[in-house]
Amino acid sequence: MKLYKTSKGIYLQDNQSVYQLNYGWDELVNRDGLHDFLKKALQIAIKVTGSDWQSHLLPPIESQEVWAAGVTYLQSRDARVEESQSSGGSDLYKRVYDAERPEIFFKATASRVVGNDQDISIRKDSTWNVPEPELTVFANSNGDIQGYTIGNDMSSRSIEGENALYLPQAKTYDKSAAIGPCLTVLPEPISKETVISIVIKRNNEAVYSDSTPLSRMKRELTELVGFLFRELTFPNGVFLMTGTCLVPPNDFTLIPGDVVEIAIDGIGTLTNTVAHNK
Ligand code: DO4
Ligand code: MG
Repeated sequence: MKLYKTSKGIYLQDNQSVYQLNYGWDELVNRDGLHDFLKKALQIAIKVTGSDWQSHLLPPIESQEVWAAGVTYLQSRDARVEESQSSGGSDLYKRVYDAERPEIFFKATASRVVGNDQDISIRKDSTWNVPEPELTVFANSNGDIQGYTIGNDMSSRSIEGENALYLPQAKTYDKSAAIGPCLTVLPEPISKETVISIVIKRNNEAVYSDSTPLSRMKRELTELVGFLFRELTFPNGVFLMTGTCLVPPNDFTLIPGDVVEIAIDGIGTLTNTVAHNK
């Protein structure tokens, strides 16, 4: 089942049928057993005809914060080791990949997050910018994963590569995070065979594309969420981006006008156009 947040309300898609739900986002999603609750809710919900609601999509978030895990795939570790070479190299990334404790960092408040078909931003003081396609989990206030969405952890590789202590500037700025198009709620944990893929288009032509199954991730999703909740509470639940495996070649940087399409089986496609903030 897929939950869509729109400016006209919340819509639930179950197979080919769509229903409108009369709830606020926070009270709807932050519960145990969200999948079973939605199954029951659609029995008394009003069925919607037509697709007008699809042109009013918002990011599937309200009061939640967005956090992110890093260096959860070998490809991310190796890319970061390389990008730090210009500043003398760093063994931080190898150490965190092997350590029991994962890298987890604060990514964005909801006001800095964009949804499907909205612009994402690259920093004007950065020379090397990439998207980071990431499975993003929604955990409720009890720390239990209730749903999945697609995330883009936009990153400045030049700023992070200059000094790892600049990570918050490389990662967090207006429109640096995209999530959407929906929150997918499954009866079981998402399969590790699920594929995440990316295509970056410039002037309508693909300039980079790649894909990977989630099984390449070194850590469990529940392990990452467990660390996030160790000494933090999230009264409305929280989104956690789970790290990237799809890293464009080192000579690639995003430019304004590029279109980034990230797809995950069973969730959909998150499409954003790159722009500079005003
Ligand atoms: O270590 C810096 C950030 C890592 C990250 O965002 C990722 O691996 O996806
Ligand atoms: Mg990332």
